[in-house]
Amino acid sequence: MIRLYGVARSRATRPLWVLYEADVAFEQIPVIQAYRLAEPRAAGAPLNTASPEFLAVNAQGLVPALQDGDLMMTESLAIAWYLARVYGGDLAPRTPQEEAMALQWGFVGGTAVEDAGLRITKAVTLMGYEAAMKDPAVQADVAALRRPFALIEAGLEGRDWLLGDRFTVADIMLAECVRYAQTATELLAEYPRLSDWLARAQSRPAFVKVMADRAAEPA
Ligand SMILES: N[C@@H](CCC(=O)N[C@@H](CS)C(=O)NCC(=O)O)C(=O)O
Repeated sequence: MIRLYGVARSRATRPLWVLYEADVAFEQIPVIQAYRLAEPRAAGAPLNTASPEFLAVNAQGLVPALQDGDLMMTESLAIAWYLARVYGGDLAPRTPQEEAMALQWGFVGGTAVEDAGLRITKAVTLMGYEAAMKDPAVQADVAALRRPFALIEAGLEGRDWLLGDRFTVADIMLAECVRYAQTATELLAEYPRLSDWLARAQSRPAFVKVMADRAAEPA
């Protein structure tokens, strides 16, 4: 049985999305982030990223982690990729060229979008949209995102999905990184194809189910 460690209020959304798309049975171990608990090391604290039992699974103390038979792995995008390859059918790339492009989009998400998007969303949550957009650090992140967003906008010309006419793990990997920047609404509006693609991806039942899982967890 596939075992996924991590709550839905974490990057575990990425493997969860693949698992729901593929309709595969799995067991979820709801490991919560230690920083979300007042006393993560106290006796009786819920299983968390600082719990010795979880550190034996992932010495970094980060979720998600995945166990599938003898395979034990970390890194949400790599886990999503693996699950798509083994269980995802058409979610997986079919040719070396599709594989190359899927990796390209995953790396764009993980290296050029995710961190800036997270910082923007944290700032918006903390200060509110108007104040955050006036903050020089946020403005720098918004400016930096214009590069990958321009690439995505160009990559989506004449196609609904990153690899063409079918939804794949490439869309999941990149959409999950772009989601972090979604609070930058005016920035996204500059990129209509990217915005439409994100809306299309996020209207899929599997994504809606992941978001329902998140909403059912304590904030
Ligand atoms: N690059 C890693 C990042 C994992 C990560 O930062 N996970 C966060 C939750 S989304 C975490 O476990 N934080 C717990 C902590 O910092 O103690 C991945 O994509 O899996």
